[in-house]
Amino acid sequence: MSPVLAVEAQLETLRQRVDLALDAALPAESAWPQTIHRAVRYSLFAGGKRVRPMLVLAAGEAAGGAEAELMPLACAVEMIHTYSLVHDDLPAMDDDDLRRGKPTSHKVFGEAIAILAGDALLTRAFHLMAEAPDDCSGDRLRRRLEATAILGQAAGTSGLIGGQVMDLESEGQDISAESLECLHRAKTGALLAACVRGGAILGGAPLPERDLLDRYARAIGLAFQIVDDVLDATEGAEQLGKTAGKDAAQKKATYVRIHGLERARGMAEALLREALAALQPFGERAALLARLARLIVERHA
Ligand code: GRG
Repeated sequence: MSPVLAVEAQLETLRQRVDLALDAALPAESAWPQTIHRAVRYSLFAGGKRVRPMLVLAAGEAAGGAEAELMPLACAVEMIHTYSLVHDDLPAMDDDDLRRGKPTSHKVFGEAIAILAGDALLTRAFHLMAEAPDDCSGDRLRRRLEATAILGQAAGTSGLIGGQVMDLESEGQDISAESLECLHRAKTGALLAACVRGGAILGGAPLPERDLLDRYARAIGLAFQIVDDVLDATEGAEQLGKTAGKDAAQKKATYVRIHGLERARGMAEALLREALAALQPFGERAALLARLARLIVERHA
């Protein structure tokens, strides 16, 4: 098998293991109250790419960590990411009918249950991180706490929520390139960076390695959103699994609007080179992280 195919097979195995762990971390659809569990599972298993959990596992593996130590964070970030999509699609926010190729949560379950499904995912994420096994003590427990704090900060008002507020407030406005970068780094980059930082910490990476992984994380975090802007302008709804061309219709601040399509593409490629350069000292240990960076920048959905 070629090295690229071997890495692809490894990523596919990780994706399946994440899905099994997510399934095990949630109440069954038949558990009381059934509606909320149906809604939570509907969005969580709607076909997301699982980029964030794979970043946690790949960063942890590059640092030499064991999967069992990393999986709670991998599941928690996917729960938080899914909650943010469910809430972002609500009529009060982006008012979208399609997500991950399916009708959005509020279209299927109504607005109240969609809000609660997002709340339930966010709550379960931190509950899961707090469910440390009895033998988790000393350094292991400290690392778990540190990763939880990183996750909380990334999901909070200086990260995901702050970025979303800035996004809402800048609709229809002309914002500077610097403000747009700040918005993207908060709304999308913070959670992606937390995956890599958290994985590195749980895997026990020493400080110099954490700094390198941080450089990688910042680069791919911003690249992810630039590519998202490019895809919104260039791909159709069928390919994206969500409404296409919405950024332009809503006069959203995007890299394409501010810098133009070609420069935006060039910026994403430069960030990919920056991310790969940061991984250089890890050699083969960072093969999964390198592949994920390429998948993020070269993706079509
Ligand atoms: C509601 C607090 C709150 C935040 C919402 C995530 C977000 C902030 C808004 C979603 C709008 C958007 C399209 C952001 C671009 C980046 C992004 C999160 C894309 C979707 O992530 P993927 O491509 O999706 O990883 P899948 O479905 O594959 O998991």
